[in-house]
Amino acid sequence: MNKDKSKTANSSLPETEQSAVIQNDTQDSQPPAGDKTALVTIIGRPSAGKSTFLNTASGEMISIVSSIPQTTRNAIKGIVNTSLGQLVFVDTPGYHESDKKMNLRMRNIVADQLANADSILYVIDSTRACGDEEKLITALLKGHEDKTVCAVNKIDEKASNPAMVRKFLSVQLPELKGENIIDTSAKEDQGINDVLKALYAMAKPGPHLYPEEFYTDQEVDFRIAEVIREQAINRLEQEIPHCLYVQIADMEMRSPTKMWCRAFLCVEKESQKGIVIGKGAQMIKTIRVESIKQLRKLFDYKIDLDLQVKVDKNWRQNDLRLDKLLK
Ligand SMILES: Nc1nc2c(ncn2[C@@H]2O[C@H](COP(=O)(O)OP(=O)(O)OP(=O)(O)O)[C@@H](O)[C@H]2O)c(=O)[nH]1
Ligand SMILES: [Mg+2]
Repeated sequence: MNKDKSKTANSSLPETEQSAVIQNDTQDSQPPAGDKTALVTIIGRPSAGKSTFLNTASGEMISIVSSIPQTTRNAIKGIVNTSLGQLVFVDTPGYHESDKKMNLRMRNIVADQLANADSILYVIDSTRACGDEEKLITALLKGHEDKTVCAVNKIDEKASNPAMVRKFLSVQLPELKGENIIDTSAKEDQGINDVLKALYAMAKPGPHLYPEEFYTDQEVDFRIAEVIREQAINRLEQEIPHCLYVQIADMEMRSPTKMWCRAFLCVEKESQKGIVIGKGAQMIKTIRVESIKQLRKLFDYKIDLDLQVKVDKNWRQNDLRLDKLLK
């Protein structure tokens, strides 16, 4: 789909630094987007493939992905422009039952985004049984069937059972039209265009929400923090990925082609600090180097990263911290 590169709306950098984020304007050879507009909230269980869908549909690395459930923690916008119009997707945290403070906040983020949506994209992992967790989501979608498209995802996997998902949907959401239940592989780019077509069919003409050259609304510091978190959680195990957040302490454009950034990988306990640093500091070095490589793909300037680990004791119980991180 739209391959326009790298405009980030709402950049927090000063103007000269913002301009460094913006690339390839002159290479814009796409025809203007059509006149339809819709705000589409993506909903589904943790690890269903919501963020992968958004990245594949937009052709950009907008939202971080990992095999660890509860990777996405915020409502993250990704914008897809085609000859039919503009779809503004909102990726959301995986929806599941848990009384933990952080999960309750993430569920509120999902509920808010559902309330704002013109349409809903419900992503189901067809390799897993549709149990009580899935019913929690279909309960939210009751009454919204006419504006819901369902992606039956991971059909590339051997364990995929789309017939089981369709049966589940026919019981839980009988009003959902068959033509709006679509087999997909977000990872292998199968069925994605059909999902977009179904969403455009529901969308109404209206003014676009973003200029066409933007593909996300994320601030530069948030994107950097997310890339570092992605590199960290994909290398760390057990509870550590869930105990991490990234704090950007400083960002400075040192030349038009180089930014300096100081970031902290924050953990909950002293014992976790050693794991993230690793033997001979090998783990933190790898996370730093791989983050720099990924960031190079997103921005047209190099980012010189000063990355350290620090303890923010029991931050997941800290309301002020959660207020800041889970907006
Ligand atoms: N085989 C296969 N794997 C997929 C597909 N889509 C996503 N995945 C994998 O599933 C895992 C979770 O993907 P994400 O996109 O992070 O899932 P999510 O729904 O955003 O997860 P949360 O943010 O935790 O709610 C990753 O390992 C992806 O590579 C697919 O179509 N096929
Ligand atoms: Mg996600």
